[in-house]
Amino acid sequence: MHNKGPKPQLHDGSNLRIGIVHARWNDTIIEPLLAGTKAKLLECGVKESNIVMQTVPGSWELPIAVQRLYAASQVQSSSAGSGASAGDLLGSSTADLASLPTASSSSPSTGPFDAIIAIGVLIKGETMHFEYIAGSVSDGLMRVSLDTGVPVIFGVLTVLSEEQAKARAGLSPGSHNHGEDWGLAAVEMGVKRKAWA
Ligand code: DLZ
Repeated sequence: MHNKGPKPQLHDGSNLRIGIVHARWNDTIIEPLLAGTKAKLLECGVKESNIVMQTVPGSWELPIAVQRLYAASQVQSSSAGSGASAGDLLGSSTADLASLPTASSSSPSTGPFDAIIAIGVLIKGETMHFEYIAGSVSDGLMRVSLDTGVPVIFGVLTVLSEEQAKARAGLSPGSHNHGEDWGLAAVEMGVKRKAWA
């Protein structure tokens, strides 16, 4: 069963560089979402070495991490050849990559990002501040996107229960993994951003 989203558009991602920042809260839901996201990126031709991962504790930290990841990639492109990756500049750990099924040992590329995907799972039952966090994170990610001009894909689930979260991560029978939509959206927006530049 597919969700009610748009019919997927397939674009060629072979020239794109994509960042993924994900929260570590609710990791059993985050993991399949990440796997779905990466699977679609690779299916669209994005090179493994052009996918840069970064993690943060919770969804609240996503906007600042996306903003800094983008800024670090800008520094790299103006000092190309330094050998530093955005991950290095942000102090990321390769251990984050190791647990992913599609991870490879190739070292990450450098340069600006064509799109950045922010992934988090906010479950209302677990926080009294659900509305504040969800609202602030959405506003923050939109702000970063408009301020930087880089498409920021909204991969934040805001759900009422763990059951709902599982249904959006493809973990319930017949359910759809929304991570796949985020991967496709990143490639489409990355390609369109290049065309708009
Ligand atoms: C504190 C908190 C709570 C209660 N629930 C969630 C959640 O469901 N999903 C999530 O991504 N993060 C949660 N957090 C952590 C906050 O996002 C943030 O990491 C901390 O408040 C530290 O700033």
